[in-house]
Amino acid sequence: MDCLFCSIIAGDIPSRTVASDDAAVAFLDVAPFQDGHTLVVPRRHVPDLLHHDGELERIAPLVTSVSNLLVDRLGAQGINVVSNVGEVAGQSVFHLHVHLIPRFDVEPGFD
Ligand code: DGP
Repeated sequence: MDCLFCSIIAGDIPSRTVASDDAAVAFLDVAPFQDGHTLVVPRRHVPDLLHHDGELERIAPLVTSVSNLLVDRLGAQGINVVSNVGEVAGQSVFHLHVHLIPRFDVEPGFD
């Protein structure tokens, strides 16, 4: 199957890895909404949150640990945790992923 995130996880397409475990890989989004915008992606291909076959639960520990990294290392005061489901909702890569977008009291670049 031709899948961009499967290719990234296989190492065939370069990415900036933030963290990983047995179930998932977290890497920086190539078109970040904000510095530190990270995607958490299950190693196993499943298309989305409505068809995840248990992968949502399996990636939860990495979602949590990367969220803590964004707070502890980047100083994020909040995080948007988002998973777009379906083309009409903005999903463009059909391999389940959770966006972690760090948010700051004063957003960098807007002062
Ligand atoms: P979504 O639109 O919710 O399916 O999110 C897909 C995200 O994937 C989008 O924010 C941009 C990101 N993305 C697309 N192509 C690449 C790529 O080649 N590398 C990385 N790191 N991210 C990508």
